Amino acid sequence: MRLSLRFVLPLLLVLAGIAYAVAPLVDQLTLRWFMRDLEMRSSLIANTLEEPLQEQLAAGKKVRIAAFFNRITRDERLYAVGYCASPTEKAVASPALPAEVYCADLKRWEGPGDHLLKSAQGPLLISVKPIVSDAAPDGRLVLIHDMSFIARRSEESKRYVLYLFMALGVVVSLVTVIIAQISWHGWMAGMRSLLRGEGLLREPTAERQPALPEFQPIARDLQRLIRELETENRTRDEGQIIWSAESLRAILHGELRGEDVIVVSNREPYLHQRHGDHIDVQRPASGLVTALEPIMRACSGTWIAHGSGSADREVVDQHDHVAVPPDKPVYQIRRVWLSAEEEAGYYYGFSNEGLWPLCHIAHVRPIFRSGDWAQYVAVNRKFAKAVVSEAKTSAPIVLVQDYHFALLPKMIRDELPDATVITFWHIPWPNPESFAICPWRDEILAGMLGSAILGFHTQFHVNNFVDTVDRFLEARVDREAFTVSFGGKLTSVRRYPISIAWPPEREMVGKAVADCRTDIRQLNELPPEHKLGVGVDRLDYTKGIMERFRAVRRLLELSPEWIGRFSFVQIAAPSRSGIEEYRNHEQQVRDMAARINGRFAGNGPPPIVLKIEHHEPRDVYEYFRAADLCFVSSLHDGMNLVAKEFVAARDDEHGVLILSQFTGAARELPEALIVNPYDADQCAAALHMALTMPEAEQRDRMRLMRGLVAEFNVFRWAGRMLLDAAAMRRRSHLVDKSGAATS
Ligand code: ADQ
Repeated sequence: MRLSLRFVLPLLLVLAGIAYAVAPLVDQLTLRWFMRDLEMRSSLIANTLEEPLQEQLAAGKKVRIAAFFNRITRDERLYAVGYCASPTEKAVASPALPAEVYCADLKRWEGPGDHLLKSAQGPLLISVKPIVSDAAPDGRLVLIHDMSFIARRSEESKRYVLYLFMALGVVVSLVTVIIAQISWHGWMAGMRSLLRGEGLLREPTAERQPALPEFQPIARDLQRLIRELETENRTRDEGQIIWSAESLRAILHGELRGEDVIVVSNREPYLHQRHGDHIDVQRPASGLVTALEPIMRACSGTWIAHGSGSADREVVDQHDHVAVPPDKPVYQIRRVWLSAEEEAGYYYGFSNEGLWPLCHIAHVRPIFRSGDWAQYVAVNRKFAKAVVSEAKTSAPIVLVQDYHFALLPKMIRDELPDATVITFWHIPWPNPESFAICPWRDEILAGMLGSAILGFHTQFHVNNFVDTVDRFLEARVDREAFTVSFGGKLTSVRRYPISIAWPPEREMVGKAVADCRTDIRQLNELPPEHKLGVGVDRLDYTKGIMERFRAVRRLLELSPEWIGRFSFVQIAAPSRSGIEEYRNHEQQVRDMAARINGRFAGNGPPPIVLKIEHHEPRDVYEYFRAADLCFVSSLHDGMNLVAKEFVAARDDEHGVLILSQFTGAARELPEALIVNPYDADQCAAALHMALTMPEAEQRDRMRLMRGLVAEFNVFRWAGRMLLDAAAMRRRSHLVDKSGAATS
């Protein structure tokens, strides 16, 4: 409405101006018409008067002529009438004949031109007509018309012209406002879809309005501008934020206060385990839990996970909820129960025998069974139902974790179209050729594209995913913005490198490095100055534990001076032992360690110390602090948190990290000794270099790595995703508001 007024008022002013400019022209025109009429009238009157006048003149009755003229001038428009028999005589006239009109000067009022006389009564039109007779061959009849009525009419007509233009102005304005409103509506609809990042650039579909081709270049420019502003904003904001648990909490309180936040993961953040007659609460050592806990604490949301602890069912309420953390509950876990068949098909089968080897290049063939797929679909649906039942609003923020739930984003979107689903894929994404072997590849891709934001650790995985979608789905892929438009919905595919909490908990680094060195060596019956390497992994074939052992063997072959002076402690948490491949792998690892130790036996402590058991995080950190080097030799790893944990543990700025080039972490930690785990000679050289690296170089490298992990910590990982989601929601609220305002 304001916009309309802003347009209409100037229009009215312009029209009023035109009216004022036109009025004098109209005035002149009408005056000319009246004068022409009066001239004709004068001729008519002269003709009518001629005969009676001649008679009176012939009778010589001048008095009667004057009286006759008096009678005639009662007509209000005929001001005066006079008769001049000759220029030398006095006029016989009605009393009002002006003094300026006299017989001797009648020529002045004859001939072409406006014969107007301005008098006190107003303008007078003088008309002189010859009335010729034998007695008076120069006789002239003078008719004087009152013109004041013309001035009155001219005023009136000016007023009418003004009214006319005003009416015209109002009509034009109304038409303009209606057209403007209609266009504005269309324009706003265009802008709404543009802000959603769709619509104008989309292919037309049956249910949507057709794309407006004329808007497409503008739309692209605007989209680019919005993206640049967002990036600039984010970079600026992030530059100012020192990410910590507190800053994440504060930001989330500000950005997401009152938002309904739900996390879905296979692994739960707290497990209840029965030990005899008491129940213990266990916190799995998981990067995912560390990253997501602050979010849950800040938003008091709900975490949906598979209830896998032996006493999990005993502690939940009738809605399968349990409040955590146990000492000071602020959010709740909703436990989902799985049958043995469901767990076998969904978790061990499709997730870990299918998708896990599919996404990791570790030369283990993926196994795809239709029965596993059916369980995978069913369990994803079960979790989708749990999300719907836990949602407090129609538009929750749902954080879906990992490859166990590829179908869940679409299922959630189908049920809760206004939900903002953020999916994070913790493992690598393969190239399109590798991914193509999955019989249900299209369903998996479509399922993941139910997310508003889809996160991977590295740009390389983002590129692979976008290439895969481009190859197999009828989707619109924008490689500049890294968005995928599929089924009329937009997914932003971005890199969010995961990390660890910073600073590490006091409990983890409380024990002095010197004490850790002494105690760990004593514990493992190693001499005090014995050189120590450490590896910490789940017992998984992707972690390259065999390749690590081969490198140790090669080191001892190439540099025998280390025999009996160096040992490598491998801490390996048993993992997925329900899968044959993993059982075989464990056996192979055990055999290889035994073979190597056998080969170098009798020369002091064994080269390999294998500990296949779960350790508490604090114990793991003690090993990190006691070691001279940490060796991460993954054949393929999304990120690898162990590398970052080792760096975090070394507040003494000593110790060397040897890191596989096939981990996401290698892209962030170039100061590590980067190796190809398949190249035993290179890895052996790296081990030797690490064992002999001067302290100053160790410090320089460690300092740089610690700086990076401190800055790019897990709070930043979580915060960035959540802030992006909050920005997305703000944008869509804005679009909804503008929609409501214009509809
Ligand atoms: P994971 O494959 O499990 O994670 P990783 O990133 O190394 O690999 O995390 C393992 C975690 O478990 C670390 O916190 C580590 O300290 C702990 N851990 C390992 N062995 C242990 C043991 N024996 N005892 C106790 N704790 C142990 C997946 C992807 C990774 C990605 C993470 C996070 O495969 O690439 O970095 O998710 O996204």
